[in-house]
Amino acid sequence: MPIRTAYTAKIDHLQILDEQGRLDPALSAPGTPGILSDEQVLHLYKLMIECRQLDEIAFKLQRSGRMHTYPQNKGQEACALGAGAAMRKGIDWIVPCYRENAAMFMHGVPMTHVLLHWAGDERGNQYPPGVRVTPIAVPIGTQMLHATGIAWAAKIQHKDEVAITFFGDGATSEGDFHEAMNFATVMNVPAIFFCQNNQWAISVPRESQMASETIAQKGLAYGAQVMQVDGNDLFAVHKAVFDARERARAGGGVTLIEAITYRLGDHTTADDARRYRSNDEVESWRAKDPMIRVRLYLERKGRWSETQQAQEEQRAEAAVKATVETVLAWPAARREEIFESMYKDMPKLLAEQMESWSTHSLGMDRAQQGLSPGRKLGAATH
Ligand SMILES: Cc1ncc(C[n+]2csc(CCOP(=O)(O)OP(=O)(O)O)c2C)c(N)n1
Ligand SMILES: [Mg+2]
Repeated sequence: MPIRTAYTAKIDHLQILDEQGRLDPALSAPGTPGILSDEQVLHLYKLMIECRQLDEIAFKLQRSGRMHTYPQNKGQEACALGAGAAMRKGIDWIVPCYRENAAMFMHGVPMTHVLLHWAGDERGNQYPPGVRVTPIAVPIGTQMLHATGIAWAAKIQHKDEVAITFFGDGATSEGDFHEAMNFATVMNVPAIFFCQNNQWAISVPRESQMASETIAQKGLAYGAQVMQVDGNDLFAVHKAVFDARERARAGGGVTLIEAITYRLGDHTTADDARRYRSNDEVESWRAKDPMIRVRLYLERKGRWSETQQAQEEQRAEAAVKATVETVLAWPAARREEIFESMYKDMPKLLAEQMESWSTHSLGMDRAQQGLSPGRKLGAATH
């Protein structure tokens, strides 16, 4: 019996805006759905400048002891901007990792809250009502499962909502990625999995942690639609996410998008990337900086100038600095607040701890007796 082909696949790579700031005319013809207008690009470019300023200022805050740790978004901004702009504010869900500042801001998270979060203040995760963004997720991979759950809930309730989750290349080596993808595709939920493949998971290069040539192909294993995009191309990212969103809304289920990008900064302020990356590599990616590309595009169209650049940088710097002042003057937290935001209705055990923690030392409190030395297994009162 002849051997037949059980499965074949190809993965498309989308680039619309090249490194000289030129649009591919065939891919951006007037009327093409998901192509950004000049007004949108201008708006997004200004936000890009603001996010870059935030990165610089947050870095200095950490170095001067006023911020615990901070992961710069530098170099990857086209991902959060393009994807965030393709999702509907107040309708769709943004389920971030920790390098998507722009998408969070666009969907209503105040910059104060992002800074509070990285300063170690839990209140930075309590967003204003109506904001459809989940908290920044540092435990790698966990948020992908949340996105699957959110999208599944939308499907069960027949709501016209789509969830997009962001994660890194390293996160696709975690079980959470595979569980989330499997469940999402089997249940055919309206979810978009957006991988920012920035080539590194801290100091581990992509090729040292996976043998697969692309990350997109991992989605094929689960029956998802897949696409690879130039992640430093604002237009390509926006188009791919826009198409995935429309497909999800029409019942077409899950898309995995692999965005090829690069983090230009250290992993976080706790890292020194010079110890494991070559200067040549960094320089080659600096030439592909998404900001340069969008700026060249706007300049070609006569929509941007040196003067506007200087003005916008000044405006953004002042805006971020004013936000920092607000955060530094944020009122101190009440002690009880660490108990209050986890559950809608506080469980009895937590309520007792909140009641007793400032009046009893450990082991002297009945509610904490399970922690005292004489405790027998199974003797807990709760
Ligand atoms: C479950 C878990 N394991 C390990 C870590 C430590 N850690 C923080 S970031 C990171 C690398 C993540 O790489 P990637 O997913 O590529 O995201 P990137 O930081 O490159 O955007 C690791 C291992 C963590 N936060 N959570
Ligand atoms: Mg990475």
